[in-house]
Amino acid sequence: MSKEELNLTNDSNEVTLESEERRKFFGKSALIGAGVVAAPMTAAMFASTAQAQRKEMAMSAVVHPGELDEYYGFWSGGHSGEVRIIGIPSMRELMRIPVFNTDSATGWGLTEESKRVKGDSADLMMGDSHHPHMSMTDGQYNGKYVFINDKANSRVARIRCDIMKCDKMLTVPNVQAVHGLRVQKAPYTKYVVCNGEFEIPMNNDGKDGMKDVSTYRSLYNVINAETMEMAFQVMVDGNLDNTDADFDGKYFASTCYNSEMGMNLGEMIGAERDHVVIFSLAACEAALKAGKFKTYNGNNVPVLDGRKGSDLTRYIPVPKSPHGLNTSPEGKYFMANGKLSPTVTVISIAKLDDLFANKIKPRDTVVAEPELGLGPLHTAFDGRGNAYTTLFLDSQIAKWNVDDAIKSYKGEKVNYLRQKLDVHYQPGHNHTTQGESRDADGKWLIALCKFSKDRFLPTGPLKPENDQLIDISGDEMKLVHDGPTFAEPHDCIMVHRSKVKPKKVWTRDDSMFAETLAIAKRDGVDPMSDNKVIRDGKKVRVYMTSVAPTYGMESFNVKLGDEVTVIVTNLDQVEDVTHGFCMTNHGVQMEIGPQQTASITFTANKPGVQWYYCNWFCHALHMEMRGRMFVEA
Ligand code: CUK
Ligand code: CUA
Repeated sequence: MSKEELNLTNDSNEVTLESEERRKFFGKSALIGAGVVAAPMTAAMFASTAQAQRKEMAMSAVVHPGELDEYYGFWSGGHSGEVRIIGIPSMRELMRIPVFNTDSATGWGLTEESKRVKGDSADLMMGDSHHPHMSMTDGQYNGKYVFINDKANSRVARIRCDIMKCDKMLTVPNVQAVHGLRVQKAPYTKYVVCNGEFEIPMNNDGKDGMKDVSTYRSLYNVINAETMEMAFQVMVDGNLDNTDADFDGKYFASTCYNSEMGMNLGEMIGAERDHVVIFSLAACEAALKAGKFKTYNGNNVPVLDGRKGSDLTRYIPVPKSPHGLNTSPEGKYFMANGKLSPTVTVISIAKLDDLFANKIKPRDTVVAEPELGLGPLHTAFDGRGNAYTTLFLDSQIAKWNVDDAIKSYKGEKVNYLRQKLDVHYQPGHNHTTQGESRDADGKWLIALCKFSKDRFLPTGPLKPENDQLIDISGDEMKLVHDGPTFAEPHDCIMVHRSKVKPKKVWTRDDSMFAETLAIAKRDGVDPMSDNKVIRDGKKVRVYMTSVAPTYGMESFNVKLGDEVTVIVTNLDQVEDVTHGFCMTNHGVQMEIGPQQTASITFTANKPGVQWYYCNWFCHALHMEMRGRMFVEA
């Protein structure tokens, strides 16, 4: 089979000839495998099979072998620190993208390139990723980046969707625990916004007053999406939880729990009301321009004062301890999910201009507050005027109609609740296909359940979470799939495959290894052809190429105690021929994709013969792809 025939074309909505061929190919072998086909099939039969399969796919979660999913799912990996790519609706896990974690397979966190991306946090081996969100243009996904927060170490990372690797990481200063994260939706994602959750003294230097709670603050963080540097921060009253943006590029909104600034559970849930903080982007940018900011902790990040009474923000009282904050996809409403209250508070974005102009009171922006059930955490949308709210305590999804909820709030007698569906169990986030963008298409809903109890074979005291796929294309929600996942998807997005265009092999000018190539240049080495050892005092740089099934260098010599950096350039150009480099007994290994250069450093602390080998199965002679490092005592 030629390379062309093997090429999966998933980069457009259209089914091209070559992928049509592939579909037939798989359709046939799958049928034969099942013992169904006794006689050879005609071309017409193949075509009708493919058609039938596509029809079935439109109505069920079944994606046959060789068929491609309709959506890319980007899943947070929670405290595993990674991001996962899930095919929707098959729920097949397609890839893992290590971000805040350290990854044995790819060498993420171990390679020189990944350490450069991690920068000042290169020594941290773990993280807690919650909210993956894709960059947008005019309220639509643009397929460029996915951003994600690390609650554990107050970081934000960016994933490049052309290579599906993390390319930038930033430790947010002046805050602890970065939680809710979203992007500016329009006119384009200039800013990534995220919440500092835990309140701390503004100059947190361990000197005076660190037990004086009245000095504690939490900040709203605004990051330049392209440079991944801090743009500014906004000081607020209370702390912050989740956030979202409008579709006009004017306002951001965050939920705040613990407005009472309590330091323990009892104190945190004392007040009857907390609030949603609305940030005016124009007012913030004007204050920044006018120099109305301070700096803290010896860094130069501008901190604006958005506490109560400032003209940068407004505080809208909502029932206590709200959690999720979601913007409806037609751009009309911010919704704050009640958590401790059985309600969702619907805030009219059209009324925010008047609120900032002090023409109306904060609560006048609330146009509905439907009662849905116990523990509403997050809300998703189908683009047809319905909202889907997870009820953590009830273990249900409540489907409700937004317009009817507004009518009911005005006193009309209408039932806004459409359906309640049991999910298994304790759902946190939910998400609909493209539901946070203008392209909300109301096909699939995912409930990210925190508990799975009896849904799978028991795996000991630690059980998987359960990500459930629900068909929302009809009038009724239908549960169609249970998907066990490891700790712990908090949030996800589902993006139509036509929006994402990943590369098949690396290009040589990729920024991920530009600095490595610059070092090679200084060493007078051409990594595309040279196999050379460069000694630089106790530092040794070993440049080698790889072509399946050999390395360009079958052995090299170093001295005991040398700091060795191995730089491998994979000359293979064929899609999917990834090589690895592992030095046995030295705790290092990495991935080198086709046309990629990757490097890894270790100390040669064992004398004698040390074998290195390729650990990505690349060829029939993959086992033979190895060489020796001679370490002189
Ligand atoms: S949070 Cu986990 S269930 Cu971090 Cu978005 Cu709501
Ligand atoms: Cu190269 Cu395995």
